[in-house]
Amino acid sequence: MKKTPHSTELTPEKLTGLSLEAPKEVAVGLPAVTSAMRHVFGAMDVGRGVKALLNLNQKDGFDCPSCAWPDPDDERSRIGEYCENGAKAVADEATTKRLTADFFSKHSIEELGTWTDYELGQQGRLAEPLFKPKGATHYQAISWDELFLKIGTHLKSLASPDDAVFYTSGRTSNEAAFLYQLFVREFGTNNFPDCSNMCHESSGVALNETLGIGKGSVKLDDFYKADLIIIAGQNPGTNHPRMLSALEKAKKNGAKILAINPLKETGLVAFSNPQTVGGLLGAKTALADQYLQVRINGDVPLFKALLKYLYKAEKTTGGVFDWSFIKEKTQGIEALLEDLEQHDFEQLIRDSGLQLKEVEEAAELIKSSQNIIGCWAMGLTQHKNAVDTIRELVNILLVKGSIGKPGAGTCPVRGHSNVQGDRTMGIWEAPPQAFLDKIQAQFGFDPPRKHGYNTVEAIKAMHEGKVGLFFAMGGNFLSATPDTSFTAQALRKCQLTAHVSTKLNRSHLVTGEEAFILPCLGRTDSDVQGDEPQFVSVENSMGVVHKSMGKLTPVSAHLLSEPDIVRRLAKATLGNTSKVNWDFLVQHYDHTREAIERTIPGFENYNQRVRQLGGFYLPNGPRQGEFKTVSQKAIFSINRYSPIMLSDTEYLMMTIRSHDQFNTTVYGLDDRYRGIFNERRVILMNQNDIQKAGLVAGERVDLCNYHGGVTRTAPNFVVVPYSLPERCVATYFPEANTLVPINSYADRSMTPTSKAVIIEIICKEKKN
Ligand SMILES: Nc1nc2c(c(=O)[nH]1)N[C@H]1C(S)=C(S)[C@@H](COP(=O)(O)OP(=O)(O)OC[C@H]3O[C@@H](n4cnc5c(=O)[nH]c(N)nc54)[C@H](O)[C@@H]3O)O[C@H]1N2
Ligand SMILES: Nc1nc2c(c(=O)[nH]1)N[C@H]1C(S)=C(S)[C@@H](COP(=O)(O)OP(=O)(O)OC[C@H]3O[C@@H](n4cnc5c(=O)[nH]c(N)nc54)[C@H](O)[C@@H]3O)O[C@H]1N2
Ligand code: SF4
Ligand SMILES: [Mo]
Repeated sequence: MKKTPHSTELTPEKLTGLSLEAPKEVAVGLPAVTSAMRHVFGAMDVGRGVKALLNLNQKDGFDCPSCAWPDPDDERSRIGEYCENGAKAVADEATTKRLTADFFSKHSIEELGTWTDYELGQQGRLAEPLFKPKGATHYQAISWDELFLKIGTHLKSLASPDDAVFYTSGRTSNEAAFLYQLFVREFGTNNFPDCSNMCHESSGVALNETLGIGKGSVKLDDFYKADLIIIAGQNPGTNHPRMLSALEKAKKNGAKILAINPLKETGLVAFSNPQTVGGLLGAKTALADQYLQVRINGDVPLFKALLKYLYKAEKTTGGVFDWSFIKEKTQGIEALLEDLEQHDFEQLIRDSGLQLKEVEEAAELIKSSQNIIGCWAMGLTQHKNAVDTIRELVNILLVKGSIGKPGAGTCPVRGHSNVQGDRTMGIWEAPPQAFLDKIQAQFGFDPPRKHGYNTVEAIKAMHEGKVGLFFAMGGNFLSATPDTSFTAQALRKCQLTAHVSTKLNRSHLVTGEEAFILPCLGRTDSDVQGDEPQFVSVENSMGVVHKSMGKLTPVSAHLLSEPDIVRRLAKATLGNTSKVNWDFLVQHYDHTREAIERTIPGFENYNQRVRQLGGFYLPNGPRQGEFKTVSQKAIFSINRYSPIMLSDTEYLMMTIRSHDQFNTTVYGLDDRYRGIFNERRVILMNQNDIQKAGLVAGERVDLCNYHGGVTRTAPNFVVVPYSLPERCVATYFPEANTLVPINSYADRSMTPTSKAVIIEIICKEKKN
């Protein structure tokens, strides 16, 4: 096979030197504390480091820039209301290393493309605005005024506003997101692809269809009142580490935990609480009472098998279903029960990849519980039938009456710290008409009504040459999206690409003819407008809106806040034609919040309530047992599935996160809990599969996908034996994104199927 030449869009294929240990038996504890400190004090001096940590997640400090797990409503530890990965995120952002034009004059864009993501991230904070002119090989300095003039002029010159695409990542504050969507809609398009399209979009669709709101229903407090917590397709030990403290407390209060995950994840098995002396000395709490190592994408048959078992028990002994809830609050139980009759129990079990006995045990756990919380994340959302998978989990909660009462409900655990808030603010390619009506009434311009591009549609439109300008508010579009080479071709077809960013990433290296980098303030930075320090606000995974105030001195005087960037861009593009007083809105962020209050329901007395310590909860129907569906009832749904068939040489690959990364930001090369050190180009395989394929542990292989008749190759991965079902393999995102086909996405939500990619494994030695 021909060797693929390296191109700037792909992570270099060089290996860094794998070493393996047995996977850890317990998560967090002292090693997590030492790791957090090493990252923070490696990136900045002690004074800055201590200040950063003392303000992290405090009611008067800044919100953790990492995940969206909520803070406790009541008491917070003054010295440590954060986790190892929160500390790493802060270290990554608050580093005092700086990247100026001088650096870019020494390294061409092509050269930087040969660096790993880890190396790119280690260079420090972007410290001044940068420009790559047409035909140039390097970025160079540019003044802010000139930059906005160029981008604004370009936007004005497009044949249609729909020829521009405006991406958003989920770290953007409510204030910045509201202003951004306002500008883009006044400019005239709904082309708002966002990271949510690749993340919890399937949850939003499934929950809207069944419960009438695209958000979860539980509060943190519900964890402490639950009988059973189901955790499906989520790795909280790495991705939402403080959830482990909530799970520990839940267990102390008598809850059981059912984990559903192809991989044995340490963070679901046991936890040593670093906030307690015992935990630091190694005392541990066992977490999962039962661990179902379901086959990748085996969740629908599993959920159906569980429902069928419950139904049978209901028919024989009764007392399993909550009939008063079902009769009063739901619709469609008859059709669901009919559907269950159609399925063969044994076949469902086989399709889930599990044993009869373990599924029966899990069903017994559900049967004997009254208050159940269903948690899930990317292991359920990134499949072709993701929406149906989540709806089937909702069916389980509904038959048990486990929505709208304490200790029970839905818990899609969000990723980015403000991804939920960005959607509330209108970052949505398919905005509700009522929202647009409000914009029109408040601001006096006609917002576009036609739906815009989501992420997959935006990439395809760019690929077809339909997009002149791509603008990103944060994120790393190239590396986060599927089919990396295809997306790279798409971006290269734009005339202009621009990124508002804190750190250098691969998206800056795959450009349109002209390219811009707009360096901005981050969560940890103090943000002064006029003479007054400002705060912003964010919404966590449980619908709490609260303030976040950066405290650290920015590493450069050239950084602008995201709201100020939007203001300047709007003025440069819309000029006197704008109906919005941009200067006023940004002069003090209270003014932006007043505009939000007038436009979006649930934000009454925003400025006052956001100043309350801990913030306020947004209204949530299902939490109160109210369902804003057409019938005002919660809807039982019928969900079909067809097992993914594999030939003898094919495997089903999930792309997952290591412990040392935040999405495409790579903090380090280790995945401590899984016992994988100093290497990211690994493929985790069942030992039997390794043997059957004639491979050995440590061998180097190439991975291929052939979806749609196109050959996609990710070269040079090292085989690592791991506990996961046969024919199921795992690699890290973003190294393996090049294998995720652009045309493989979830029905109805269009989320790329990053957890179910059919691949072949090509042994390096044999192919020559
Ligand atoms: N430190 C850190 N924190 C993060 C992030 C990060 O990268 N680093 N990312 C943030 C973001 S944006 C998000 S969305 C979240 C992501 O949080 P997670 O969803 O926990 O992240 P993934 O690593 O994608 O893990 C998915 C889990 O699903 C399992 N899984 C895969 N396929 C299946 C399946 O078919 N069925 C079932 N039942 N399980 C499956 C995998 O084994 C894995 O344990 O974390 C957020 N927090
Ligand atoms: N194969 C595969 N692909 C996936 C996933 C997967 O599980 N598997 N997960 C998907 C998911 S869940 C998500 S959410 C997406 C993530 O997609 P994105 O949100 O696009 O990616 P991130 O890696 O989170 O973005 C990191 C960059 O954001 C910038 N940044 C950080 N903080 C700030 C800030 O405060 N302001 C601004 N303006 N910029 C900032 C930095 O420059 C940094 O390089 O990836 C998706 N892609
Ligand atoms: S759990 Fe998430 S939000 Fe909380 S400190 Fe850790 S990374 Fe930050
Ligand atoms: Mo995400």
